[in-house]
Amino acid sequence: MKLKAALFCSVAALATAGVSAAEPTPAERAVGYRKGVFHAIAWNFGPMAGMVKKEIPFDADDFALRAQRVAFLSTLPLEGFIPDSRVGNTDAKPAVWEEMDEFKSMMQTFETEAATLAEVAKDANEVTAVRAQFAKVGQACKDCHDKFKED
Ligand code: ASC
Repeated sequence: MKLKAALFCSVAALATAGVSAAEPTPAERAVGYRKGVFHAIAWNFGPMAGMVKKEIPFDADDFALRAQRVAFLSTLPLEGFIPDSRVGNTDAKPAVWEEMDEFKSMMQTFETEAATLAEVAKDANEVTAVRAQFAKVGQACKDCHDKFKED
C-alpha cells in the first residue's frame, strides 16, 4: 500500500507540474500570437519578394492575393505587444514598450504601405508601380526591425 500511495503521489505531482508547464501565461500567449502573425506575414512576403527580384516568374494574381493577406495581417501584431510581455523567446527590444508611441507609428506606416500595395497590385498591368510599392513595404519592415527587433 505504501508503494502504491507513493506512486500515486508521484504521478499526481507530475501531472500537476505538467499542467502548469503546458499552460502559458498571458504574456507567453501574446508572444506566441504576435510571432505567429509575423510568421504568416513572412510566409506571404517571401514569394512576393521572389517575384520582385525576378527569382521566380511574376504571377499577378498570386501577388495580389498575398498582398491582400499581408495588408490584413499587418493590422494584427500590435495587439500582441501587451504590457510586460517581453518574455521567453521574443526578439522584441525594450524600446517597444519604452517608446510605444513611436512603435505604434511605425506599425501604422507598415499598415498604410501594405494597404497601398494591396490596392496597386489589383491591376495586373501596374507591375512597375507594384515593384516600387513593394519596396516601400519592405522599407517599413526594415525601419521598424532596425529600431525595435533584436538581430
Ligand atoms: C521579409 C522578412 C522580413 C522583411 C524584411 C524587409 O521577407 O522576413 O523580416 O522581409 O527583411 O526588409
